[in-house]
Amino acid sequence: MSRLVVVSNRVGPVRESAKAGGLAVAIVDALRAQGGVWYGWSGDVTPEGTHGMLKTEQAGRISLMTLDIDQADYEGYYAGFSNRTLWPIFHYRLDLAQFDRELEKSYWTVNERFATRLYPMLQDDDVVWVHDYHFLALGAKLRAMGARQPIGFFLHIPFPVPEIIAALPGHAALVRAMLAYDVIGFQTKRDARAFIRYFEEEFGGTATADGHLTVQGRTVRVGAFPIGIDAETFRKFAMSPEAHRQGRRLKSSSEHRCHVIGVDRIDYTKGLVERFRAFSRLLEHYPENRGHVSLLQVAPASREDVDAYVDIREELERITGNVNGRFSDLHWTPIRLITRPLQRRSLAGLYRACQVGLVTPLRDGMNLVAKEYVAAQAEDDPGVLVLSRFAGAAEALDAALIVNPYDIDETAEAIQRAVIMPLDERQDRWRQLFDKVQTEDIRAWYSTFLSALGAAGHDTRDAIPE
Ligand code: ADQ
Repeated sequence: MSRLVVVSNRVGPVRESAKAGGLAVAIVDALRAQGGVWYGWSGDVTPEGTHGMLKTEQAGRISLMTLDIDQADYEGYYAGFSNRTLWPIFHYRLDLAQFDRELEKSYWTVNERFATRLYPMLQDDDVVWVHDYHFLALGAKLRAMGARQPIGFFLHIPFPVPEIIAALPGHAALVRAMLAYDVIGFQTKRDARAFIRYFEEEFGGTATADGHLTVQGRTVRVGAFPIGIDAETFRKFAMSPEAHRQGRRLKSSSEHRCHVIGVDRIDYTKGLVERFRAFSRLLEHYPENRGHVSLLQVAPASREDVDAYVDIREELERITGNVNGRFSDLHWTPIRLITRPLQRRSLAGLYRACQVGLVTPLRDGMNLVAKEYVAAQAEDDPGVLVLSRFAGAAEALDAALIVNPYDIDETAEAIQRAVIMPLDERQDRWRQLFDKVQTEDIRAWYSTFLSALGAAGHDTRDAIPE
């Protein structure tokens, strides 16, 4: 079996993968199965002008290899082009995107540096799998150095329609660089179609119905590989003593009440402000919920070096204050906002204790919270998932109550419908949802991707456009 080399911005954790999010779990699982290397940024930033050594660490059959980046790279490549340019554009937020040639240059330089350090370590029969928007150009840099191995790429965030991506200065070079990959995977069919359309419209590319895209003599495989969760393990978490304890604590803090839960990193893509407004609208339009229904929002801070993230947090605190000031009584607080990370088991317990799961991003590659909420529910008394049509998860989870998160009234009505939904309808919808979560799980995700990569043609690698 070939050695697997995974490249992603963040590497690990390997041992505490139970605490980490889905991606780390998936990568560890895939690497354990066939042995391999996990390569990326160490998470450490060195003073400007110093580029750290390659650090290696062995964890069973997995070799972890990481590089530091210096302060200038951190600001240009990571906080800059990745998080201030690509992240907003790929989530359709041109209004928040920052364009700057210096940031772009730093991005290409860091992609090249990571490729340069990786290339000599590659063995002839390795299979390389690159992840996410931080490394769009890494494959092209490896190819330019002479790499002939199969190299696949998976994008965890949405790929926007061509009209949006065309607003990115330098888009042609960047998106064309992706043709160095043999398989290019997206979360949804919609994203895969947008990528193909980009090449059809900008470069006269053509595609077959089964996703073989040909551009100027180079053919690559493009497809949807929806990421999932480890449904069985998460379900066990939800039934663990720790989860029970957490659920009991929540319930005893507010007897006979219905809880609505949201769990998201604080990010403008997650639709948190709209969600809080919809919850407030629920209390206005359906006053019978006052004193009875509360929203528990778990929202750890992220990327606080980007202004837009700090603004969102302040806005959420402001709305929480307003809504609570307006509606609270002695025994009931409408919105509770928790901004610290929780253990996976505690989180699972909270999902299970809450009758409504509110997942309403304005745009999201997949959204694993939607799947975790479903997996955590009790079969005999499941909660209801309210899901944004703009989350990749909505493509498969269509038995949820699907909403347009920009429509505050519609979202408020969906929460109301969820709160009063009869048991048989809840069970019926949950069974359909859980079936999808179980079949499109984390193992299905990486094994279908890796088998597509194993089967990918490589006879057009000499025609990769510059
Ligand atoms: P994210 O934008 O981070 O991921 P998401 O898919 O929802 O979004 O995953 C978040 C993970 O963090 C979940 O597993 C969740 O349980 C966990 N989490 C959130 N808040 C937490 C808290 N307070 N404590 C502990 N854990 C918490 C990106 C893309 C998504 C895509 C994933 C995977 O933006 O669209 O689904 O990658 O491909």
